Amino acid sequence: MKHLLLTALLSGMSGVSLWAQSINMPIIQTKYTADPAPYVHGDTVYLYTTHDEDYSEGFMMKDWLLYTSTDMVNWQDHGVVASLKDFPWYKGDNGAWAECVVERNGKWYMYCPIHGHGIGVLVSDSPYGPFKDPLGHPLVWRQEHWYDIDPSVYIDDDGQAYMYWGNPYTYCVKLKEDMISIDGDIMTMDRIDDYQEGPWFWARKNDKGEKWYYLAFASTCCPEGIGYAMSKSPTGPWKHMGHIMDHTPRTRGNHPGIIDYKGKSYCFGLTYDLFRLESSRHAERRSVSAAEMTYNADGTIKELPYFQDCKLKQIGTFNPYRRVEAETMAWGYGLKTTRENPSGPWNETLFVTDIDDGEYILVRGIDFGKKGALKFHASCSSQLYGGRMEIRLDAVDGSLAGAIDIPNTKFKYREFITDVTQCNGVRDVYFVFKSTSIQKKNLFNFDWWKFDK
Ligand code: FUB
Repeated sequence: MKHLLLTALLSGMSGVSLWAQSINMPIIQTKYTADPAPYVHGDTVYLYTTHDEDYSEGFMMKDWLLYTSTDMVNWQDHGVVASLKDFPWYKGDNGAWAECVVERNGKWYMYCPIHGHGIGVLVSDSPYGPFKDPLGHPLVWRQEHWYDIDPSVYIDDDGQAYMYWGNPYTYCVKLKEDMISIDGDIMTMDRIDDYQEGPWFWARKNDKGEKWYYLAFASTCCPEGIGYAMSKSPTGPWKHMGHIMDHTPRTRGNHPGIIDYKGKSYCFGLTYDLFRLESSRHAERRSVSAAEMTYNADGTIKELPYFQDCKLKQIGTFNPYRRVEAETMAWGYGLKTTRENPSGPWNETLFVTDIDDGEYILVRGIDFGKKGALKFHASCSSQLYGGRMEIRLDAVDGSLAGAIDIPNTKFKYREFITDVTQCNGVRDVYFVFKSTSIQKKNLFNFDWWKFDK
């Protein structure tokens, strides 16, 4: 580790990110993200997050983002799927706090606290949006700054939906089948030991087939860990069961999101680990992290170490023989994603930008098959000198499988094609960006890629 750190310090930004990959770092690197709300539907994890602006000092949060994955390590960015502007009754430009999303009968419901203004709800026909406000007012709002934050919605086996939320008390209310109105009174739970905020509510059967309800939460601030409580009933009483992750000064805030996916269980949370690559001071520039989590036979949860020391292994492999959006990555520190060409036309889809000399995108576990790939296609645009994209295997300085040179395209996207060699079996692929001129920053933009057999 020390050797890697030294290499990192000696070789600048790409070295730092290379070192960071040797530990379990945040799963999203192109933006600061917080408050993970993962939701499994079909074979995909839909990961909704909040968004700390790059310049945030305190909380500066305007919109909600979506990332998807089918293997837990390569995440596709879908950009902003909802924002404060989707709530006509709210006129401010900050306060887009910890959301939660569930699907029911083909409709997707996003529960969004606007800090100090209650919890609103948005509805869409698609997980990707557009989301619309069906109510025109908050779903719950008790005129208090901290009470109505951090909703967690879960639909029980009998079809009854519950919403938990709150700081420093835990509230619960039943939702009607329409998912946009409450059914009965708001219940206040007895104070759960070590509870601070960020409840995450779900149910599961233990090895004996006994059903338990779970409430994970950000444990007392600060620093927050992730605690949990269990109950035999969806509305408590709750028994504090200890930590999923202990309090640690290595982070300050936390916020759990827990799922079962493809036979494993995962705990998402938040850290400041990406910001730590840049600064030791405090600012609310957080990043979503994830770890595999396991249950004991009786349904209690095995405590995890801090995210950096956890494991997150790829499930299955990645198919390269289709159009893949460039903003799909296991690691892309230093890069940005946007729809907006800074000096060119608005783009239909997201693309990767802010590409500087030496930076790279890592896509893990690409399965090229036995015979392998023969050609590589990439859609790129540039407005000045352009640059070079190298396709390297298994390491940022691994064997060179091919390269494309991207000239000035006058902002327009063009498809570049090159022959590739050695692309067979399952390989980690690094798209490494190189300067070919005096221009070292913002070399070009990258929209999508694919390999051909
Ligand atoms: O992200 C804003 C607030 O910080 C959330 O609502 C809390 O859970 C904490 O993560």
